[in-house]
Amino acid sequence: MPSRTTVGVVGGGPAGLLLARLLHQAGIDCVVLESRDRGYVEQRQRAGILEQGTVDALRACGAAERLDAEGLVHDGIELRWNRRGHRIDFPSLTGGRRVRVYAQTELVKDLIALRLADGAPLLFDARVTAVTGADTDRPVVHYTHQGAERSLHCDFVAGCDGFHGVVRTAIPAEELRTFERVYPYSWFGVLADVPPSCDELIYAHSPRGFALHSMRSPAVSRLYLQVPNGTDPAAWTDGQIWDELEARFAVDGGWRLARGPITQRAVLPLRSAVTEPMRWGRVLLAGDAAHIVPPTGAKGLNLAASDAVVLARALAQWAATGTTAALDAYSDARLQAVWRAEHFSWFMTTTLHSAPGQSPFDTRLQLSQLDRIAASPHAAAELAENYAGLPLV
Ligand code: RFL
Ligand code: PHB
Repeated sequence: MPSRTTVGVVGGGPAGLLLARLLHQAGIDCVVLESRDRGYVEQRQRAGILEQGTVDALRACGAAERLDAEGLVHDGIELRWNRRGHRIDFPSLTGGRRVRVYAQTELVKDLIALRLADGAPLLFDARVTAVTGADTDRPVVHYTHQGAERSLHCDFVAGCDGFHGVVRTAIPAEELRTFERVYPYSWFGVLADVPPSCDELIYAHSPRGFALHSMRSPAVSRLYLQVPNGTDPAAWTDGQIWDELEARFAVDGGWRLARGPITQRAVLPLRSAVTEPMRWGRVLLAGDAAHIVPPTGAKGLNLAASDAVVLARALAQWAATGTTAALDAYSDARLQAVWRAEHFSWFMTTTLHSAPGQSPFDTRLQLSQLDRIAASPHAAAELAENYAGLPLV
């Protein structure tokens, strides 16, 4: 493992792995340090929706072979409320954009396989403990691997180490501002060995709370229920989970929710957070290390991928010409897109969930907003454009 590299990439999630792929293709050497083992990173059940821009970026760097073969193309989503469904058609509302259902686990596996096939440095079980010299030309990443303490000297350090990452702490606290919102509910996510009961995702508002029907493949469903914070996933039987899902998705007509064995379950708190700026000196933040969105808008993974694309371009400009113009612009450009996604994720979350003790007035406002989306192509287009993905800044 080298002790010197151009870009030290901390974190082997989607942001770090895609950044490493793009840098490798631009001829810029980097080292990826990931604190977990490979199996853990490849099995971690998370997001499932890729925007067109994310798919395009993966294709452009030769990482979309399996995605193109196995990813499911979706032209829309269904919203449900008041026992009725309303479909949002993306291509007709967005000038032809659509999304793809492809699990984050699979994307991560593809990027890891490519990096290892390239013989490029990617270290698992390498936990970064600190970054020093962020304000110098030679920042140093300190990490532990196989019981030994090591250091990696870099031109730049990319903090792709997620929400609890350590790279952010290399920036003096007085230089950072964090904006945060914690929601008064969580998502109970389950994976089930049963073909999805729908062709497209269903986002349901109901008097019992929010529910989402997603999928991983033609044979595997991914479902979510809004639950109170602190819910113990082990406290629910499979039957209770299916009964609750069925009650929340109920519509007039013949639709049925198919049941099957539940193979994984977890409770995920919902949170919005943004750290500004995303660059300080030679330290750059990307993905969840800089921003978190609640999953209702399916934006987390896509923001991470867009950060990686814009950051790779900026580093390529620096490597080719020595100019830092694009690096200087990175934080402002990305924060504009990040705040748009924050707003959309907050809008989807607060329109579809019932807060504890929510007043009937607030419920009427939610239902009015959903009725408006059904009645107006303009209101529907606003949702569709944000969901299918806005062009990269
Ligand atoms: P990741 O995926 O968290 O990757 C960060 C990586 O950094 C590693 N790491 C370190 N490595 C070395 N040294 C250290 N000190 C380190 N500290 C951390 C971690 O092990 C990890 O491998 O961030 P990245 O790459 O920015 O990617 C972002 C996406 O993963 C994230 O936005 C989405 O998955 C968010 N998200 C979801 N988004 C959706 O759109 N739909 C979902 O259903 C959905 N489910 C989720 C989620 C995020 C979750 N987390 C983070 C709690 C479910 C969960 C549980
Ligand atoms: C998922 O498939 O895990 C998924 C899909 C859409 C969302 C959130 C999660 O908004």
